[in-house]
Amino acid sequence: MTTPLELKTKSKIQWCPGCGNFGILTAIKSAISEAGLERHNTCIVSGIGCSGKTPQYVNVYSFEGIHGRVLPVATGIKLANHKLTVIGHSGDGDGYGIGMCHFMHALRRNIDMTYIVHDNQIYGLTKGQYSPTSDKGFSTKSAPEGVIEEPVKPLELAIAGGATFVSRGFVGELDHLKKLIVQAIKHRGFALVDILQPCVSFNYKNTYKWYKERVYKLEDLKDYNPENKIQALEKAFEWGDKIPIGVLYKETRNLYEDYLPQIKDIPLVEQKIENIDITGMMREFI
Ligand SMILES: Cc1ncc(C[n+]2csc(CCOP(=O)(O)OP(=O)(O)O)c2C)c(N)n1
Ligand code: SF4
Repeated sequence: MTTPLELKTKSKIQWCPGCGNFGILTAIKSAISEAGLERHNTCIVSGIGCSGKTPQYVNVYSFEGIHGRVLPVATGIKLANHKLTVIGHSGDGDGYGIGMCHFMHALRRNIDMTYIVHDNQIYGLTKGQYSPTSDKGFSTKSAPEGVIEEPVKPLELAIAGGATFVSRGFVGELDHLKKLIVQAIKHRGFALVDILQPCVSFNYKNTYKWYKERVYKLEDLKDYNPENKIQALEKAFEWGDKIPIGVLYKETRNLYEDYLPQIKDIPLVEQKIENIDITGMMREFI
């Protein structure tokens, strides 16, 4: 088993002191260790943003891609070598703005991967423009009079779009967050972990205190059943004075990979291609 210490890299961490990303980093390293993953079988993929720096700080295989394209890259990696555990890291701008179309298609495909969204309700790296999840009325550099759009509700979209595991964590509840990530990694299918992550430099509204006063755990409710889609959707709508964290929804469904006979026995990367003659096929294009 890989220990969290073995997952540490030599890179100097560039996040602002107090940033919620530190908690996510601790949680992801503990979760990789607790889920029993090995470094050589694990791959982290990111886009661009403060969240996008995560691969630099976790000593596993990684790919830091371009803004909004975490899921296409993660999909390619998983289909090329489905023996790898693939974990995507996005920001709310990265994942629910420019990368939104990829999100919707990943939900319905149900490829076996974990998707962690560092949801700080702001564009952090580019210094404080409002993001798709910014609360209506929230004043930012790019909306000084307050945001006039309705926010994207990622968990609602994920459940309606066909995700088989939908959860929300909070960096102020670190042990709870780690356990969510472990469950997401072990889930067979596309698993979303949306994380409430304060950006202490640019989001002065959604602070640790603001979240702490609102979050509650779904596990503490007596009659909550995460396999009940209607109940899950009701909870996904809940935002304001009370914000639920935990597993909102889960179901068992075939993977996208299950329908690909080409990779049923051997991952694509391990298949022998030396003696395959494609001359005939190429001639068809002449
Ligand atoms: C195609 C493209 N468009 C815009 C940018 C500029 N850009 C870099 S990061 C970013 C948004 C960052 O916000 P978010 O994804 O929420 O991540 P955070 O920094 O808050 O973690 C933007 C717009 C870019 N790098 N590439
Ligand atoms: S800008 Fe915000 S999200 Fe980015 S490192 Fe600083 S506190 Fe964290």
